[in-house]
Amino acid sequence: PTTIYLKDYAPFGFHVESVHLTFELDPRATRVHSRIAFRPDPDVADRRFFLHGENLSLIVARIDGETVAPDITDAGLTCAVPDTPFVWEAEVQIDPAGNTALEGLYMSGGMYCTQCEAEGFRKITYYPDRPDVMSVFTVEIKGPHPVLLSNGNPQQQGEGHAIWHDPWPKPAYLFALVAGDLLAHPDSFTTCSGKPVDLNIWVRPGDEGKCAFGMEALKKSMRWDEEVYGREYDLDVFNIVAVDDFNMGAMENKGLNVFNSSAVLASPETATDANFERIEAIIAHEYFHNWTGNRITCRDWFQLCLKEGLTVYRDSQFTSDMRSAPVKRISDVIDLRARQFPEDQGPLAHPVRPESFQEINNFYTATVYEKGAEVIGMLKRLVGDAAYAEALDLYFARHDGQACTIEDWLAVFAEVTGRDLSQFKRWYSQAGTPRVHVAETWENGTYTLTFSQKTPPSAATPDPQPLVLPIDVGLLGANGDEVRATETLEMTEATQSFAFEGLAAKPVPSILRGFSAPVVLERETDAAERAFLLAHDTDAFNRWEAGRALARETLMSMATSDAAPDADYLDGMLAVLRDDGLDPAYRALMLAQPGQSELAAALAQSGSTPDPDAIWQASETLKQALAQHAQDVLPRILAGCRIEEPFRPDADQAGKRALGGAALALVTRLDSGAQAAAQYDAADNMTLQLTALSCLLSAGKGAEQLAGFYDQWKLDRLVIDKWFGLQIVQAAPDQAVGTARDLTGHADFNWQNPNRFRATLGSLSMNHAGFHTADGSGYAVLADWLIKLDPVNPQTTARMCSAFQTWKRYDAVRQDLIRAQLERIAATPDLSRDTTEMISRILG
Ligand code: B3K
Ligand code: ZN
Repeated sequence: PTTIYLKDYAPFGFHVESVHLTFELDPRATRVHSRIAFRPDPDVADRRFFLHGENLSLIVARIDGETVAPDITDAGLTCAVPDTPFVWEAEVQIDPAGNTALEGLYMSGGMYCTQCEAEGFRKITYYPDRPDVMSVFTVEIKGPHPVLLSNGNPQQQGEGHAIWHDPWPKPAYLFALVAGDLLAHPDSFTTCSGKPVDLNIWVRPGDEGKCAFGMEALKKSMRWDEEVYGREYDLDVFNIVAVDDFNMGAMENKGLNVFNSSAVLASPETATDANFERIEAIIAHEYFHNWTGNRITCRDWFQLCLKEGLTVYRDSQFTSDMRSAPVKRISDVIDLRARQFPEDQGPLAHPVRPESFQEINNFYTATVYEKGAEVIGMLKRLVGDAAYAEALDLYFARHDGQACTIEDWLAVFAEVTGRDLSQFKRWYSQAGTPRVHVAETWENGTYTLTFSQKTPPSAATPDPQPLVLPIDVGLLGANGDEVRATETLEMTEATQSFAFEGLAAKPVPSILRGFSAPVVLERETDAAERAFLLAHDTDAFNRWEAGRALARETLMSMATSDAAPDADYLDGMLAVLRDDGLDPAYRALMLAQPGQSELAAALAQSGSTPDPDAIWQASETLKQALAQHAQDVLPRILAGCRIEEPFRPDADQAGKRALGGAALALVTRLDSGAQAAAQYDAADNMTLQLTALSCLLSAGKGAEQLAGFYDQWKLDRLVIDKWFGLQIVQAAPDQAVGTARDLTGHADFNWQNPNRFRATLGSLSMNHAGFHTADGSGYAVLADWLIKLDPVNPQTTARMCSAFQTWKRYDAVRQDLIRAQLERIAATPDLSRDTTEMISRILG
C-alpha cells in the first residue's frame, strides 16, 4: 500500500468551472453521464490530467465532443488534453446493488443513497476527487421513484425525473443523491434576514412518526448558528434523509444531509434520553458543517480537523446552551478519556493533524474530532471570548468559498490577537497525551504550584516538545470558600511555577478546572483532600472530578490488593445522593463509576498489569458496597425521580430519569430486582424500559423480560439493535462471549448492516472482562467476524480493529493471544487497504 504525505501536497493543474451529472438509475446498471468544464491553471506547472475512478465501467469518453481513449488503471485515468479550456464528457456504468462497502452510490432497503466523504465520489464517476477542487454542480436524476433528491435547490421535480442545481461551489465529497419511495416530515424556517427555507426529513414508510424531535433540533440549530456565530443558511431547501445502512453517524452533504437512521429517528417509546441527546447533537453538528466544512472546506484530508474539530466544538457549545453546561463538559471528558486517551496512548497515536496515511477513512478518529475540539477550546480560553468571536468573523469573511489549512485557521487568531501561536501549533503536530505533574509549597503567605509537563514519546512523535497549556486554577479556604477565583495559568515551559501571594492560610487548590487542557493530571494527594473538593469545590467539573478520582483510586487498590472500599468515597457519594440542591443529571454522573477499561489504563500507567477479572470484581464489590451504604436514601431518590407529567426528552426530565436509573441499579442489588421488574412492567417510554431491563440483566435476572422485549419490538430495527447490544454489554464476564456467539446465530443478525454488526461485536469489545476473558475466545470471535466482514465492508471492519489497540497493557498470555489474532487477520488474503493499515499500526 502507498503512503500519502502532507509534505507532498501539490495543487491540481485545472479549475473545474462546472459539473453536470445525469443519473439513469438501475439497481445493477446505473448509468452516470458527466459533463465537466475544465480550465488549465496557468499557475500550476504540473498539468497532468488525472481523474480518480474506481470500480467504474467506462462506456465512452469525449473531449470537446471527440471520442478519446484514456489510459485506465484501478485508481483512475489519464488522458492527453488541450492546453485551453475544454469539456470532458464521460459515461460510466456502476452497480449500486452490489456495493456493500456503503461508499459511493449504494442501495439500502430499496432506496438509493450515496456516501462520498472522504473518497467515495470516484466510485460514481471519473473526477478530480480531492477537496481543493470546488465546483458548481447540476444534477439530473432519472428513475422510477417518487422522490429524487440531490444537493442545492430543485429546478425541476416530477415523477421519474428531477433536476437539482447547487449554486455554491463544493468539493465532490459533499455530493449526494437519494432516490426512493420516501415520505417527508415537512416544516419551514425563516432565516434572520427573512428568507424562507423548506425543511424535510425523509424516511421510509413506517418511520414518519419518529421525525418530530429531529426537526425541532434542526430548527434550534439553525437559529443558534445565526445568534451565536452569525451564520445564516444559504439555500431554499434543507433535506435530511434517514438510511438504515450507514457506516457512521451522518454526513453533511450540501443541502442534503444523509443520516444513519439511529442518528435521527426517535420517539419516546423507542428512543432513550441518551438517544435523543445524541440525535440533537448530530443534527446540529451536520447543520453547522454548512459553514464549517462546506462553505469553508479543507485543502486536503490532512486538514480534516479544520472542519471536524471546529464543528465538534460548535456542537458541544450548542448542547451546553440547550442543556446543562457542566453536565455536557463532564460527559465530553468521560468520552474523551474512554475513546481518545487510549488512542493517544497506544499504537494508533497520531497528531490532530496527521502527516501521513494510507487510507484516510482510518483517520476519522477521536483524536481528529474530539481532541481537535479540545484544541479549539484551549485556544478560546487563551485568547478570550471576544477575540475568539472576532477571529471567527475574520475566518468566515476571509475564507468563504475556499479550501483551507490549519495555517489559515491559526493566522486569523494571530492577526486578531497579535499572539505568536507557533508553540500552540504543536497541539496540531504532536501526538500523545501530556502528563502534568503538580507540586506545591507554602511559605510566608505565598502558595506556589509547580507544574511539569511530559508527553510520552510515540512512533508518531518520538521527541515531544513542551506544549502551551491553559491551566485553570482556583483556591479554596478551609471552610470551602473560594479565596481565589478561577484564573487561567498559561504554562509554556517543561517546568513552571506560579505563585499566589498574600494568603492568610494554606489553601486547597482546585486545579485544571473545567478540564481546561486535555492532559493527565498527576497530583499526589490523599483521599481527605479529594473528599474535601467533592464536598466543596465551586467548580462543577472539578467537584465531579474529585469524586471520580476517589472512585478510581479505591477501585485500583481493590483490584490489586484485598483493600476494602474507601470510606471517604462511600460517604462522599452518600452526601451527593442526599444533596437535593444538586442537579439530578449531575448527581447521576457523580454516581457512575469509571469504566473498567479506563481503570485498566490507569493501572497500566501506574506500572501494574491490569487483571480484567479483578477489575470487574472490584467494580462489582464497590457497587454493592455503595448500595448497602446508601440503602436508606435510595427509596427517597427513586420516589423523587418519578415523573408524573407526559414524557419530554429535555434535560430536566432526562436528568431525573438518569438519577432514578442510577438509584435503581443500586436498589436492584438489594431487592433481587423486584423494583426493576415493576418499573419494566409500568414503563411507557424506552428510557425507563431499557434501564429496568439493564438492571435486571446485570443482576443475572430478566430472562422473561428479555424475551418479552424482543416480541414487543421485533419489527423495530433500532430497538432490536438495543436488544442485541444490551445482553452482551450486561453479560457476566464468563457469559459475554457465549451470548455474543449465540446472537450471531440469531435470525435477525444481519451482519452486513453496520448498526447490527456494531450492536453485537462492538458490544462484545465493550464488555471489558468478557472480551478479555483469559482463554482468548473473545479475541477469536471478534477476529473471525472482522475477517468475514472485511471484503464486504472494509470501513466498518477497519474501525472495529481498534478494539485491539490497548493490547500491550495486558499480561504476556493475553498479549500472545491478541497478537495471534492480529497476525491471523493480517495474513488473510486480499485484506482491504483499510484493515491492512489498521492492523499493521496496531501490531507496531
Ligand atoms: N464528515 C462525516 C464523516 C465522514 C466519514 C468518512 N469515513 C460526518 C461528520 O463528521 O459530520
Ligand atoms: Zn463532522
